[in-house]
Amino acid sequence: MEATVAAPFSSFVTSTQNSSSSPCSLLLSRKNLGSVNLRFKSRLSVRASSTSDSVVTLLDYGAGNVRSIRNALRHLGFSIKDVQTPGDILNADRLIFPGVGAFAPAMDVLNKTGMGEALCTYIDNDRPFLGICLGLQLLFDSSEENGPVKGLGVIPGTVGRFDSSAGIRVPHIGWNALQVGKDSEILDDVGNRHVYFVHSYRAIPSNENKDWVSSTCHYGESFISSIRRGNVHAVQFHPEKSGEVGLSVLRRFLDPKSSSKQKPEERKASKLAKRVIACLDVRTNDKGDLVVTKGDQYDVREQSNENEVRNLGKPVDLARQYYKDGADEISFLNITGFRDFPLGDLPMIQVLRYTSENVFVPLTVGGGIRDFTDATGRYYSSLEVAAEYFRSGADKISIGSDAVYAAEEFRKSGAKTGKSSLEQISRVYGNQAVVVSIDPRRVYVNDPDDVPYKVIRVTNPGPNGEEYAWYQCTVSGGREGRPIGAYELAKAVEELGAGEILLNCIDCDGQGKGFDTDLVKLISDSVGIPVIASSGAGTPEHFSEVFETTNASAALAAGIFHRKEVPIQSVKEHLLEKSIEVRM
Ligand code: 1PR
Repeated sequence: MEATVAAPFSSFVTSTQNSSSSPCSLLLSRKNLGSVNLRFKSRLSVRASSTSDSVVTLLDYGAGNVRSIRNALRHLGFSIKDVQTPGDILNADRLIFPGVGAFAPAMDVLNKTGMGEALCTYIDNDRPFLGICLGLQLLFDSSEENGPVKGLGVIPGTVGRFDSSAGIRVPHIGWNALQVGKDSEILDDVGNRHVYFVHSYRAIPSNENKDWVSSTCHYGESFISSIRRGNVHAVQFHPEKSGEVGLSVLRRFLDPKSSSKQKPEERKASKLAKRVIACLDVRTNDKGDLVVTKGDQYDVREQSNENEVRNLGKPVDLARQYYKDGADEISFLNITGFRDFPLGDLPMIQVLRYTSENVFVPLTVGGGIRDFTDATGRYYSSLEVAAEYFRSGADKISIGSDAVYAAEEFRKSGAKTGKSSLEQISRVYGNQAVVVSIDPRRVYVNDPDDVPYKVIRVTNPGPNGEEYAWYQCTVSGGREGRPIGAYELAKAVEELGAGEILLNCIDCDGQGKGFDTDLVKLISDSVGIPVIASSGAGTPEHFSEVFETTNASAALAAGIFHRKEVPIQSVKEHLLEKSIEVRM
């Protein structure tokens, strides 16, 4: 094992470093002066050879959740050595850089710690490297995110934002297809299957960077989904969240000799797939056990004399089962989080930790994300609550009640305070990590002018023949109606930084009669972020109906999966028959 250089990152920061210059351009200019990598040369020369084949070095600069990649690496039989110093980068046998967070703060850390320069040296020496997501973007000359900001300058080009005026939803969230160009090696087992993306910024292929590009993906335009030159690889998608296909990408990088002799199974991935999401409403039952429950119009208690909380299984077991069954994403909603402090609810944190150990699709967790003062007077910010969820394995957090209050405030004052949980978490972790869960209830009216909210003509008239309705938002698990409609809320939370909307409907929840397509159409036509249709799925046909009649990006169900009435695969096969693209 190589000697560990114990000095902190800061001791590597020198006055020659300039955050406005890319570390690689500094490296090249020194090269031109004939004094190549003086600072790190000694470490390169003392590189030890005893590092085990099963160790992979991970560059985690502490900006967010890298638990998923850690879990995937362990699952593949590798142990992880964390980078403590730039020397650890230079001494790595193989290095993974799962960039998380935003471009500017990431570059700031790389510049200040000297890790950026070490990365450039490592890549320049054609050492085995895999960048993931932001870990790909940082290799480019610059980014428009929080910028322009200079990148490492390894690959020519600027990272820019997807253009939503081209009619696409931004962020680009979901399973999309790759067009693999040159011999990419690590993508050899992907075949024609979907991989999982979640990002708002992308790099575009050009003449200048064409030697690097190993695959592209189409989303409104063609963007770079992976690069490869020699031993240097980077991918825009998340292999650690792309199920078995993603694990094959990691396996190929970690052990190039592992090449499977089998031809990858051919599937027909060609574009962004519609997602099928399994949702687990979780709460503690009267015996104190954490259980998956399911309500009828949000009432989760049995109609028996005991009136106990309906128990449909254990959260970790069910999540694992749904992963195996082909769920594209799994959501946990801590449905009593509005009254119980979630960090006091350690079992929920444990559920995430255990689930993320071997479930390699995105995990969302919601319930109780807000500022909180506990019984001892200790104050927790919503950011701390979210951070704990991310650290425990969540890829996205979902905010319910607190987003309603923030939207009401925003509509009243017309000003963003920047202080709501939604704004703060979105700013720190990016809007792609923040879902707003809406719990609306249909309110019929006779005339569109009866209420100061968006009213629509409904397909099925109300009990007294009313032809119109608005959708009133609620908080505290549907217990309290608020003076704001789902339309107004959706528009407001998009502005405040939501990256996706989980659109429930209390009237349809647990009824098995289909999604409220009037509501889903209203919201998915009004915002530019992805909308997940939820509540009411009873048959595979309900999924095709919601995708054919609305612009929903995903459809979520709970009861039919928990009660094993309809397997996830049947839903997907039905969607394929209807020519709706899904991940298989
Ligand atoms: O307000 O930030 O603490 O978040 C609370 C979260 O818990 C919200 O996302 C809210 O939707 C959820 N929640 C609260 N109470 C309930 C309840 O059921 N009593 N569940 C609840 C919401 C609705 C869906 C359900 C679909 C699909 N559950 O998630 O899974 O309706 O069901 P179906 O396919 O069986 O029809 P905060």
